[in-house]
Amino acid sequence: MAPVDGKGNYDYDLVVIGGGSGGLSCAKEAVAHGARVACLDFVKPTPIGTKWGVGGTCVNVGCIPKKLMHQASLLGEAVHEAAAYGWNVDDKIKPDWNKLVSSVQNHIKSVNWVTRVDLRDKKVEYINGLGSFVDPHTLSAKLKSGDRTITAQTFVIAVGGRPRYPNIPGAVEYGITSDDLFSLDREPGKTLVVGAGYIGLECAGFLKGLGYEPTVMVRSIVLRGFDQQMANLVAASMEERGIPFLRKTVPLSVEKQSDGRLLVKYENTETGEIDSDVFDTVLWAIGRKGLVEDLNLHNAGVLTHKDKIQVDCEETTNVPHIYAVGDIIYGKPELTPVAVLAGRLLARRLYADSDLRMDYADVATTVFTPLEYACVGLSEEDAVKTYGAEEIEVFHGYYKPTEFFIPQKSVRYCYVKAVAQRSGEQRVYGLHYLGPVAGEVIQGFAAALKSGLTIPTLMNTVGIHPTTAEEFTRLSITKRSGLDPTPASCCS
Ligand code: FAD
Ligand code: NA7
Repeated sequence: MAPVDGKGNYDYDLVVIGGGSGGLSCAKEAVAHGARVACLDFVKPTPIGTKWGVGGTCVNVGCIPKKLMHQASLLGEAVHEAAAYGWNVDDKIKPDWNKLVSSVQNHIKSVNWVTRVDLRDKKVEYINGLGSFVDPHTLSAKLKSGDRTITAQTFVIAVGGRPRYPNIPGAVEYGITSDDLFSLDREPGKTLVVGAGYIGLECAGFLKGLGYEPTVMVRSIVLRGFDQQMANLVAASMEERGIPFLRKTVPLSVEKQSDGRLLVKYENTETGEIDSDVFDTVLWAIGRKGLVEDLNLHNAGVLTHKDKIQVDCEETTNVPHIYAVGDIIYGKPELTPVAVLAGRLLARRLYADSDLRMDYADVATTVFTPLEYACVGLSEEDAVKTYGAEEIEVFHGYYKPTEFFIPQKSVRYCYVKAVAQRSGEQRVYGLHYLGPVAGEVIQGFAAALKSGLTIPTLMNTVGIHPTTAEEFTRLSITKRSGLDPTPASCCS
């Protein structure tokens, strides 16, 4: 049994379990303020054996490889557009999947390496082991070389999550998840993407751009939790690009045929009709589960909520010296910058006399579909639910990006809207943008919204012409007016 009191009697001041976005930022910040810190990280291989190095989901199987594959797909589109702009290019281009995967994986390995060096330089002890609690101040780390027992005064749980598999025949044997896709050693080919959340739509989007044939299977609605008008426009823009959506459909089974291809049976939940199709790849994108199981949290007295951990406004669990940050906490956005800032602020509160808390409100995000969608603040439906329909004014407009004209790209779904207070100072509650480089566009507006942006300020802001971001400054038509939000001209 480890000592339970008296600083200095423990091996470390702080042990962070999980070396991903939240854990690493917390560990590095704590060391910078003088704490003795160890950070455990361990990745269990996927059912088909995919594994990766330190850095967590974002670096290895999340944001980074996803953005690189999205970029690869946008570049393919750009080559086709280049011909219209006068470049003499062969527009019958084909991607080399294996080359793309190896470029992406080389980048990831370089980030893994830099992360290890950074931890060494900053004097965070990195332990490549699976952590589980023995008692509230003692952790057992399962290492390749055997078990090691570690004691600490304080723990931060930052173990994140992993993709779920559905409970149907053949799901685990034959399906893959985003954990496997970015290092897949063969072309994905015709792919069934099950799940119409953020990850499913993004993967389907870049697979299409790379020339494969994705189909999206939607159980209920697209992009649950996001503004549904925007979500439906995202889906429509993908359908316009030739990505089929099987709506109100759930998978029943996956079988491997003698030719190696996958026969998927599925059911339309509205009509009860059962159908099937053959795919080269089945990608489960049906959500993620928190990795609480291996932690033996009951030994530490930490309570779980479903597969997550509930924390208070200072990221404290029900056990006062055990905290949690990142995807493992219940009811907060599962995003890298959220995990990073929460981890950093927690370390400052623990070791640098800070009292600054993480603000989880108005976090901006982007869905990197072929036509990107970014938003900050409330969806239209949440604004109506919170304030009542009579108190909400929605300003909206379709727009035509200048650069879309020459290659004659579809402008049908390029759309922005601002959800605002109807009277008083006309506070902006939410901003929504569907169009190119959405993340770059919305980031600055997120700071404005957090600073109390109002409709008069937005309209008094001079745009940068010709950009797509300026469309927010040109908004003048309200939904309530019923006027046509389609632009007549671009420059006046
Ligand atoms: P993680 O980064 O998951 O790190 C947790 C680490 O702890 C992992 O390495 C895990 O193996 C390890 N671990 C687990 N249990 C133990 C244990 N018992 N002992 C030791 N180690 C353990 N976010 C964005 O902001 N933008 C994006 O564009 C974006 N795209 C994404 C795309 C995909 C495909 C996915 C899957 C996610 C994406 N995310 C994105 C979400 C983002 O990756 C996560 O929000 C972020 O990585 C969460 O960080 P974390 O520190 O909570 O957990
Ligand atoms: P999400 O956003 O939870 O989406 C999961 C999707 O999968 C959603 O469309 C679900 O439909 C669908 N789903 C869930 N279970 C099933 C089953 N059993 N069968 C078919 N379809 C199913 O998860 P993501 O993985 O996309 O994203 C998670 C986070 O990671 C995201 O917030 C980013 O921040 C990074 P439903 O709407 O429930 O009917």
